[in-house]
Parts: sequence; structure tokens; C-alpha cells
Amino acid sequence: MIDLYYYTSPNARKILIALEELGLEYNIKWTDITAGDQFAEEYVEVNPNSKVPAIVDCDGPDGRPLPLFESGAILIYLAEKTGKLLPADPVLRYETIAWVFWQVANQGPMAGQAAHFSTYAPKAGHDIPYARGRYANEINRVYKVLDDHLEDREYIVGDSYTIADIASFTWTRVAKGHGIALGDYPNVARWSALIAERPAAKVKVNDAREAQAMHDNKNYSKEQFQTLFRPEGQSV
Ligand SMILES: N[C@@H](CCC(=O)N[C@@H](CS)C(=O)NCC(=O)O)C(=O)O
Repeated sequence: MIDLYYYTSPNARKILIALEELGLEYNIKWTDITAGDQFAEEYVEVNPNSKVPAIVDCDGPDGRPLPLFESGAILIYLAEKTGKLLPADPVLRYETIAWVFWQVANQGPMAGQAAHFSTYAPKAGHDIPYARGRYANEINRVYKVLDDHLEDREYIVGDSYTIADIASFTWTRVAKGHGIALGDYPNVARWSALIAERPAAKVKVNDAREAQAMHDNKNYSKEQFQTLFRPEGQSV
């Protein structure tokens, strides 16, 4: 059994989709990042960086429990554990790992900052045109990289679905919120629609807190904003 420390977010959803796709048994440990659960002592033992996702695999390597954080590392671990979603061919394998790193170092953080400065910060009275423009430009550059790459490919690496696709898909499915019109990136749009049809990509979390979180996400309270974005420093 794998415990998934989860909150409604593209990074945590990567792991949810991978667990479903791989048919692994899991248990969701709801971790409300708008209430500060990520700073709780027990959670920091699993993820010293205080972000979701994280997992604990009770049946890790040699049967020992394995706590793991960082969505890219978790995706690679789950793929290696099952021998799926990561090509065996070394060239394709490293290419897949490179695109996973690309996602966690570029698409994720740039989309997050673009949404922050275009939507969340202005709502809290901080409209900073320089930051808004900088991250809007950068996230559009990132989407152009992916769009060019997908021009003559069905999936990101080789001709099969891999963890690189899962990593990017959870962000493209909410691209609008990051100021991206997928219509401007037709190859990304086609690829994203293809993945959206997979049953595992449609997984829903059967918990009232999920619906509440999706609602909150559109309009954080002052307290939630402070806990999540910490404009005045650490909230704990
Ligand atoms: N590089 C990390 C990023 C994780 C991340 O930024 N998670 C966000 C949600 S998408 C979070 O937990 N934010 C809470 C906070 O910043 O306090 C990963 O890929 O796992």
C-alpha cells in the first residue's frame, strides 16, 4: 500500500494518475496546503520541502518503507517499481527522464508564477506588471518548446505513453488558469486531448474536500492566501 500525501494540485495529480495507470493500491492522505498541513512536523519528516506531493511506500525496496518527495522522483520510482511508463531502451529512458526534469524545472514553476502574478497577486492588491509580463513570456516560451517537440510525435518520448506525458499533462489540463490558450499550441492541444481520454487521467478523488479545494482555489480567503503564498514570511 502506498500513502499519497495529496491536495488538489497539478503536481499531486501527477502521482494520482500514475498510481491509477499502474494499478497500484494507494491511500490518500489529505494534506491541505491552504491550512498549513505541509508544515506539520510529521509531514516534514516525509517531505522536508513542505510541498505536495509526497508518498510513503510501505513495501519499498527490500520490503522496507520508502518515504519520497518531489513529483519527478516519485514518478521515476513508481515506473521502476512496476517496470512500466519508462522505456527499457537506455536512450529513450534518459530522454524520458530529461523531459520529466524539464517539466518540474520549467513548465511547473513558470506556470505557477504566471498564475500567481496574473491572478492571485492582483486579487490581493499586488499588480506588478514587470513580474506579470516576465512570467507570461516565460510560460509561453515553455509551451512553444513543448509544441515544437510534439509537432511530429504522438507522445513526448518515442511512440509510447510515459511518465513524461503524465508530468506535463496535469499542467496542460489547467493551462487556461496559467494564462495559456491551448489553441495557440495545436500540437500540445492534440496531445493533451489524447491523454485526457485515458481512464486513469479521468480519476476523481471521492472526497468532499476535493470539491471544496477546487472551489477555494478560485477565491482563497485572506488566511488561505497568507498560508499558501506567505507574502509576509513563514505562516507557521
Ligand atoms: N518540485 C515540487 C513542487 C511541488 C509544489 O510546488 N507543490 C505545491 C502545490 S502544486 C505546494 O505544495 N505548495 C504549497 C506551498 O508552497 O506551501 C514537485 O514537483 O513535487
